[in-house]
Amino acid sequence: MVNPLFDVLFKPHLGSAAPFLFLPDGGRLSYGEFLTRAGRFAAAIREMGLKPDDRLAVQIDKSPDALAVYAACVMTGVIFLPLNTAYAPAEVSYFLSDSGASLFLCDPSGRDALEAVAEAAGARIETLGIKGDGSFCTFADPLAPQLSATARSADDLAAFLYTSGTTGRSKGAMLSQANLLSNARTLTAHWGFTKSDVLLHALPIFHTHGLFVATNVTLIAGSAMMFMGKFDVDQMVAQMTRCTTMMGVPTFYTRLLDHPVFDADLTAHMRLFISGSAPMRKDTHDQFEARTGHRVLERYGMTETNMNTSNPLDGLRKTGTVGLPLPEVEVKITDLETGEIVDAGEIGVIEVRGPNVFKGYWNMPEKTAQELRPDGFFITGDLAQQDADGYITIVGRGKDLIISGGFNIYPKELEMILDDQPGVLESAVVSVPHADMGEAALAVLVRDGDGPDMDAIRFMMRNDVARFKHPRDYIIVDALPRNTMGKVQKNAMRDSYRDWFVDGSGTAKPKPLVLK
Ligand code: MCA
Ligand code: AMP
Repeated sequence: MVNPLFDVLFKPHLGSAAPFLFLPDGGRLSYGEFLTRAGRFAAAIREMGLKPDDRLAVQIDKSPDALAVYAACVMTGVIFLPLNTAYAPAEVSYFLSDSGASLFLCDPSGRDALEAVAEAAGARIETLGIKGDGSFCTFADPLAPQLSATARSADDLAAFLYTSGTTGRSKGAMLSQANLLSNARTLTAHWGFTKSDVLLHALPIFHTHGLFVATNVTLIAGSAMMFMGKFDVDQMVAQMTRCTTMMGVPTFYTRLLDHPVFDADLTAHMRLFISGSAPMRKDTHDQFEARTGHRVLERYGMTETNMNTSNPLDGLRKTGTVGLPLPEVEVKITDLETGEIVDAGEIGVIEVRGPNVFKGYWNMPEKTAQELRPDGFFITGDLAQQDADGYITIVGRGKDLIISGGFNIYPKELEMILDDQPGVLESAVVSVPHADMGEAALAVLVRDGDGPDMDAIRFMMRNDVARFKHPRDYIIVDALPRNTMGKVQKNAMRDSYRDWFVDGSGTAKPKPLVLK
């Protein structure tokens, strides 16, 4: 029975005693053990009545079992839908109902808060903890592992990953088996991963970076991961000598550089450091190279496309660029208005086409048509220029998006919530530099009458909105700066507030708004 993703990622490892996951507490899991667990979960998924193309949503902490659910979905042809563990129940509610998930797995501690949400969305709820606990495990444990995969074609869907939009509504990016497989093969070869590698893995596994880039590359190479529950700088330093490669967002690198024992000796045996998900500052690149002798390899991708460009493994890694288009990925830089390719060196929007590009947004044909051209090019919304050697430099975003510590915050989503609060006439959420997270959200609220009750706003945020999206500070003003067309001048606001979090502590540094 053919199932391309299973056949390449998992089947070759059935019964293998080779290490797959090293755990920071000294534990380890072989490929064979991992797949036996996944096979049990596959049996449970089938026994619960899920069929290929049904959606299985998870909001569970990172663990080998959490990863085994992904493998079980590939085996059963069920579409895997991982959710950020920081999402509040109100946010989860949207994802479950929009996707029409049949089964929802959450942490045992979250069941009480999420039961009604799952019921309202028509999803069965079960729990999965990080220690082999939870009702899903209780159900799966007595079952015999089913290690044969349901037949799938390369075009069948493997995962939905939700990504927010500038209109404030999250969109489910539909990723096919071929999307994931093509990119994983390309990256494994491009970055030279082999059986001998051990990847220091501290990324969450509910996003493309930690799930598909890191995990699928490891599976294809047959290498191992040092699988950390979350990023903890002391643990990173403690485990680094057992690893050969690391993938991270820029915040990982700045935090490592702040660590007193992080130096050339500690990284001497490492062969590769990769960064992405957000721009890495030039001074971070420079400091990293000066301290360790390693030049970080920066690459660029998106949820909708997996990875598009990368600096080379061998050859010139140009700091400040995201490298060259990956094999099989076509990249062009076009005029935002006309869609025509711009002259070399000119700024335009990045468009990409290739087997990595997603199938569209779930149930959103209009949104899909706006961003995915009929000829297959996807309009990323990232502004860039390409130099004479073909290297691409991202210079800004044509989309209103804040990337904080590698997580996306959509100002529109927050503005819609804030605009509805008593005492707020309107609001604007802007990105300001943040020493630790790269960028942070700052909310500017226009006073209505006596103005908002900030305690009430903070309380509402805590209950309804994932913590990472929270504005790090709020400013109350009488009016927003607008141009003659009435459009809010976010660029002017970003300039005025750019020193607001100068030391990254999140402490407001008052500075008058100077309109330009
Ligand atoms: C945690 N907090 C955050 C963030 N993370 N706030 C803003 N932005 C964040 N990214 C909140 C916490 O809830 C906490 O709130 C407070 O900030 C400080 O937490 P701290 O302990 O310092 O944070 P942390 O737990 O150490 O997390 C920081 C982190 C983490 C390690 C940078 O955010 C992370 O793992 N980021 C990686 C994201 C990622 O994988 N992105 C890939 C997307 P309180 O103080 O109230 O408790 S995929 C993608 O973008 C594309 C495809 C690509 O190219 O890869
Ligand atoms: P996501 O929606 O989470 O997939 O985030 C994708 C976005 O992250 C891209 O559209 C870029 O704006 C940004 N991104 C990813 N990698 C890089 C990078 N190396 N440099 C700059 N921006 C990046």
